This record gives sequence, C-alpha cells and structure tokens, in this order.
Amino acid sequence: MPGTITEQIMRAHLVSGELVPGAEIALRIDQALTQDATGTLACLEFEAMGVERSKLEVAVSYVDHNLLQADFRNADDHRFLRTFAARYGLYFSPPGNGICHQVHLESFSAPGKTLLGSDSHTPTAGGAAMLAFGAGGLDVALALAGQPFYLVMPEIMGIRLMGDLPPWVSAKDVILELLRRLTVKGGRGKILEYFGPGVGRLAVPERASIANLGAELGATTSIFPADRQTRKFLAQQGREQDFQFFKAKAGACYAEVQEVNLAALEPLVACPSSPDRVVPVTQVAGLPVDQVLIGSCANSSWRDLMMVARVLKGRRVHPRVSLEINPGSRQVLENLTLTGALTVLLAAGARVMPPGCWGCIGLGQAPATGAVSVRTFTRNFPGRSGTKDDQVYLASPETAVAAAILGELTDPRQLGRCPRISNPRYFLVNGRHILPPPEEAVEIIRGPNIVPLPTLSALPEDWQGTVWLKLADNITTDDILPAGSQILPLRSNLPAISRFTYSRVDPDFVRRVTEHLEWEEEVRAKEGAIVAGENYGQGSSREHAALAPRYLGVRVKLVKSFARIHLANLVNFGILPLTFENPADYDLLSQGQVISLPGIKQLVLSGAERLPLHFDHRQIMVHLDLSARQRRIIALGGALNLVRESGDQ
Ligand code: MIC
Ligand code: SF4
Repeated sequence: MPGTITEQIMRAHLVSGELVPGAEIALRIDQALTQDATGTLACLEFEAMGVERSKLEVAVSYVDHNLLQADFRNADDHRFLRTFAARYGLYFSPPGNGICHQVHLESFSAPGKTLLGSDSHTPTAGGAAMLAFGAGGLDVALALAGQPFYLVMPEIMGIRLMGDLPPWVSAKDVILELLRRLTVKGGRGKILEYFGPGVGRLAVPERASIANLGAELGATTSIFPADRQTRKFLAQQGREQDFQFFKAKAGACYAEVQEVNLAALEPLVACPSSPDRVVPVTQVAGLPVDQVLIGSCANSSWRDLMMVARVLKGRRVHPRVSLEINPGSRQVLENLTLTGALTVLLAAGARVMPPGCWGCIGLGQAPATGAVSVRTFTRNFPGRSGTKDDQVYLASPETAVAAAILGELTDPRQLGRCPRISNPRYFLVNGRHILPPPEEAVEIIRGPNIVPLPTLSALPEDWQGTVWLKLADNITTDDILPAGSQILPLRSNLPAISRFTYSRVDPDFVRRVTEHLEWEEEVRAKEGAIVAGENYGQGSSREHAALAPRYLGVRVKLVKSFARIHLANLVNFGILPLTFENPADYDLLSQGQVISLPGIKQLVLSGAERLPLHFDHRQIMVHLDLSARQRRIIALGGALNLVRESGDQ
C-alpha cells in the first residue's frame, strides 16, 4: 500500500489513472481559489462553460494583486469578481483582506483536502497538509465546474528535516538552502514531502513559507504532515474541527531523499536575479542597502512580522533605508495592532501598507535606479520589481530587518540575542470580511475593460510559420508577459494586454509580428513559433503568458524543456508545446527562419511522440509528450473548444 501523505490523499481523490510517475492522473478537487490578476479570465472561462454554480465544497475569489485603483479598471475588475462570486457561489475576499495564500491558510485550510488555485504559490497550503496545486485559470474554472484536475503523476521526493533551527535562522533559510542545492529546475516533475524529527518543531506558518517557495524549485507541490502543530494552528484559528492527523505510513517510499540538518543552517540570501543564486549572507555582508520590503505570501504571517517588530523594538531604521511592511492579511494586521507590535514598527520608521501583494508583483515599491533592495518575497526575476537592472536580494525576515537597521547586508546574528516568538493560544479571528455567497440571485456587473474571450482556431492539417523569437534558458512568465502597475489593469482585456507580449525581452516583438497587418483582423492569419532553452515558462501561473502570444499568432513553442504550469496553459490555449529530441538542434534555428510541420494535425491525433520538423531543406525530430486528452485539445485549438464541442459540464 502506498504510504506517503501525497499518495494517501491522491488515492482518496483519484478519478482516473494510476499513481505511477509519468502517467496522467485526474484528481477530484475539494477547494479552489482565484485571485484578481488571474481570476477575471478564469471567470470569463467559467461563464463560457455555461455551468450554473460552483460545484466545490469551498471556492474563494480573492482580491489581493491589483489593489491600486489608479483609474476605473481595477475597481471594475473587483466589482465584477464580487458579483461573479455572489452569482456562482464563491466566497469573496475583498481588497484589504490579504494575500490569497495567507488568508486561505488562516480561514479554509484543512488537512487531507485538495486545493486548486490560479496562482503558482497555491502549494502554500501544503503547510497545513493540503495537497494544493497552482494551475492556469482555465483549469480552475473546470474544477469549479466539477471537472477533475489532470496532471502527470510526479515523483515523490522526501525531504527529511533533522535538528532544530538555530537562533536568527528561519523557514526561509530552509527553502533557500534547497534552492541552493537543487536550483529553479530541481523540483520539476516532483512533489516534495517533508518528514523527520525537524518537522515537528516548525509551526504551520513556517511550514507554509517552505511549501510556498517549493514553487521556485519548479516542484508540482510540497506537503507537510498534519500533526500536533497543525492542530494547534487550527485551534488558534478557531477551527480545530477541521483537523485530522495525516502522516506517512511506515515503509513509505520516496523516489529520492534530501536531508536538511536544520541545526547546521545559516542565514542565506538569493542574489540578483534568480531565486536559486543562493549564498550565505556573510558572503555579501557589507553591501549597502537602500530598500527593505517585508511581506509577500512567503513571509508575512504574524510570526514573521512579530519577529521584525521585536527586533526593531528600541531601534531605528537606517536613514538610507526605506523599510516597507506588507502584512499578509487583515488578521495579521489586527493581531499586530492588538499586541502593540504595529506601534513598534511605526516608531522604528517603517512604512506599513494595507495587506496585499504590492511590490511583489511590481505594483508600486519599485526601487531607485541602481538601488539594492532586500525582500522577503518569492521571486527576484530581472525587472519584476518595476526597475530595469534591479538588484533584488531575497532573504528571511530576520536577515531583512538586520539590513534595515544597519543599512547594509548583515548576518542577523550580529544583532545579539534573538527574540523568541511564541504564537498566542488564540488569534483574534474576524471572519466577517469574507463574504459568503448569498442565496438570492445577483446580477454580474462588468466594466468596459472586461473584454470577452476570443474564439481560437483549430490546428490546420499542415503548419508552416516563422520563428518570431529565439530565447535562452529559464525564461519566466514575467519575461513573456510582465506584470506591474501599467500592465496589470489589462488582465481582463486580452487585445490590450497582448501588446506587451515579450516586451521585456524584445521590445520590438509585437511591432515585428504585427507589422503591415491590420490589428485584430489579419493578425491571426499569420502564425509563428518561439524557440527557447530549458525550463521555459517558469514562475507565475498567469495564462495570459500563453493566451496573449496565441492571440498574436504564436502556434508553436519549441524548447529544450517546459515548466509544468505553463505547459498546461499552452495546451489549454492550443499552442503546440514541442521539445527538441536533440537539445543541440537548438543551435540550428534562428529568428526569421521559416519552419514547417507537414501533416501535423494527423500526427498529433495519432499519438505520435516524434515529429519531423522541416526548415532550410533539413529535417530534425521534435517531441510531443502529451496525453490523448491533451492532443484532442491541441487539435481543436484549445480547451474551451473541447468544452463547447462536448457540451461537457
Ligand atoms: C506571481 O507571484 O508571479 C503571481 C503574480 O502571483 C502569479 C500570478 C499572476 O501572474 O497573476 C503567480 O504566481 O501565479
Ligand atoms: Fe502575491 Fe507575490 Fe505571492 Fe504572487 S508571490 S501571490 S504576487 S505575494
């Protein structure tokens, strides 16, 4: 009998397939979450399915990303999401309530349940023993419609935690250590399951920080057992009734095991501009720092901000530094207020924002030119902060606050005695702000910026197109379609947002591919391909990064390897995700080259895994590694076409 926690939860939710690594499986989903930046598309997709009401136990629409209301557009989105949630039976968490992952952990997490979220950090709930996956909005819309979630069964990697964290070293350092060892590609095709004596010493919010950043390893998800600590956390939230024990059975078998001795860890930082460029902070100590941001779904729990307040007590922020605090949730902020910690933060010179993502998605808080910014966030991809050539370091709250006080990167152990943070027996829990769906009928209100989805054409019998862009390894979805305060308000307006496709890596891309063409009319008549290296599409789950290129005519992506969520999004929008049989063939292709895939539709539908690709009188072999279900979707031009065709609900 399979005995890992993952297998136990999967078995209880298995709709089809076998729990064999590499096989496609379908899982029943208990809970779903969306956030505003991905949620409007998910809502439009759900509407296109013609289903009357969400079929899930719990579904929550959060507003946490697009909080700035510089004009009507984000506000229109918020109202659309609120009325949509009320109409279709979702809870609604309004702006100011907090980051979806933190609020979900506090208010809805339940051991042993499955959760699907249209955000890549949904695995945060794995800290409370949920099997939680990030996915594109369309997959979440399908889950709301009662469909299972399809994924390739990952391998299960065991992470044995030993010992106890030393003072000034915290959960962020545990996951930074794994990023140092495994890199941003190291978790691909894997679920990370934590076990061992060190686990029991970590409280749920600390586990959640570790599970959260598993996304940066490329892992499918991460999960911790449900134990005494989990019960304590749920009791603090007034939800002890949602607790049940979950741990791996004796003889549970992991494909591989990484061991981390917590006692041997030291404070670490991820250097610019990738979460895996990890070094001990001592190696970069002394570097002058201009900005310190504390928050994001990785590090904005009560424990983290309380630690920051306790360290700041009686101290002042360095005059050069702008210290900004983004609390994870209203609950965190209320409890900081109650304990007086908020006053300490203000007195020390911190700027305190309302709960939300803010600078983590580039919504404000951009650093000055050439400035060093230390952040407790999840990602430091180039330019994500909103400043070109930014210098963003990722660190724990302890290391970040030390930098804020001394004005330079510092080993926090220099600060003397480390405060001990013990969680209160009960938090002040105020559930009134999460709106349950009403019984009565509600009309959905849309603003002019909410544009209906386009219809996508089916795959032609033979395909020919131009290589429109050639890119390197580790291209992120921020590179494909950036976020930030200018672009985020266009998340529900595909024609408008598509004008920013690849704008960060090739500002000329959109002009080039649409040149001499009438926008909208002919743009889809001409098709193209993108060529790239390893781990293409890492990072965010935003399906705009698949849909916007498709809208501009990209039908083929040919790369050395794909990141999981992006691959699923490409399939959902009818883009052929091809990989090189021989990675060295990458060097043979260049921008502007015409490539062709003769008989492609038949080959896709026949299940062929090796396909011939022609260019310049030569042929190379490329791979299409998809299930029969995914092949049908590609042939039809996208998953919505499949739903429409089958009248499937
Ligand atoms: C991110 O951290 O990159 C985001 C912004 O939360 C994204 C979602 C989005 O692009 O809206 C994610 O992680 O999926
Ligand atoms: Fe928000 Fe940042 Fe977390 Fe994404 S990673 S959900 S932008 S806080």
